[in-house]
Amino acid sequence: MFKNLKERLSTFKNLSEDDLFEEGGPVQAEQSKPAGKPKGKAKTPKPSGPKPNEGRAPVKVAKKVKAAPPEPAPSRKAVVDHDSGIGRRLSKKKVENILWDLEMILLESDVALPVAEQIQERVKERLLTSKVERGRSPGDIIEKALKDAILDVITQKTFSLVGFVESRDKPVVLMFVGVNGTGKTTAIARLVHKFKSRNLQCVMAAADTFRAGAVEQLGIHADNLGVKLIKHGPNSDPAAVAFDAVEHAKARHKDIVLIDTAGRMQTNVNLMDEMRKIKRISKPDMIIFVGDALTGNDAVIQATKFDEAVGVDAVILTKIDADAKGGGAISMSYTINKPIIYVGVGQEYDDLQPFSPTWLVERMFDQ
Ligand SMILES: Nc1nc2c(ncn2[C@@H]2O[C@H](COP(=O)(O)OP(=O)(O)O)[C@@H](O)[C@H]2O)c(=O)[nH]1
Ligand SMILES: [Mg+2]
Repeated sequence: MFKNLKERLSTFKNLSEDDLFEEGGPVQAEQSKPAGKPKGKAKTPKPSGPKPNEGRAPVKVAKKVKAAPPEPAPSRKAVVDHDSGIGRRLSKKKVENILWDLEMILLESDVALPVAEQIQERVKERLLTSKVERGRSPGDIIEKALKDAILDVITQKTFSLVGFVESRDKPVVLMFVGVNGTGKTTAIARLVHKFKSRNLQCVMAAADTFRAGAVEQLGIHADNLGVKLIKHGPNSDPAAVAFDAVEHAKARHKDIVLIDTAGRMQTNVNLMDEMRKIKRISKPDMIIFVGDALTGNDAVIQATKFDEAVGVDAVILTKIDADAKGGGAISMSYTINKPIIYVGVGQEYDDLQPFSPTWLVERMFDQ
């Protein structure tokens, strides 16, 4: 989970005090020190080709850093201002070097540009306004600022799907949308597994009638989990399948209907029309978008499209276990402004974890 991102972030651990502070200590030492690039700076390779933000809105901080003249020798005044004896302030110039590295890491980890900028701004604010006690390692200081900044940016309301389902009139109808292969069918099976453990009776609706094998795939899960599957023939009307499943649930006093849907049609217009029709006919209590974390920003764009077409109430982000970058999860939390209710973290029925921003940030920094 987030292997690349962790490796990149760990470069900050190699920073020395000289990389954060203006020179302090005895005046002689400070004056004799030559100016120049910080020694232990995080080894983020600067790309020789196009910059990641090329062609997009310019990033103020990065530009400033690039154009910055060689660092002047620290003045006596700086020492007096920045070193109060209780704690020292970080050097603005050195913080900007770090922010440049951080921006590269975030963008290369699939964090969307506006989100990366937000994080960068908050890290900057934190690093420049707080005084740092002597003895704290530079790596810790940056990690703390970065964790807080990410949390600030992605904090969202928590939402309990089980709580929601338990509190509603039955049957509760849940419709799952998302492009092909993101993990809708798997997520439905996992939720049925979860609901069953709470003694909630489920019905599955095989409303992905477009892809060969989709009905069969859901049927295998229904058999494994011992729940009813409502299905029609190949290429039948998905809305009719959803309708029948809801009727079945009403007649048999089942608690939850989970509607699987198709992810790919000849055109997106057809797909979205189909989703609208299923929604109109089955009147879902909730529409849940299932996105694949591995697709990074694409998942955010897809979520926005489905939201525009049918209105998305919540998000499940799958394949976090295989995601080396983590940017998709950060961008999704920030951009879509809907609760991420669960994340898929493996191949088993149990591998559906409740999501929280703290959970995400801890995973990004744990070793
Ligand atoms: N590693 C991993 N694989 C997953 C996860 N969720 C789904 N998958 C796999 O992704 C593939 C597509 O899933 P499926 O449910 O068929 O996607 P659908 O087309 O949206 O219904 C399958 O091979 C699943 O086993 C997850 O959280 N982690
Ligand atoms: Mg499917």
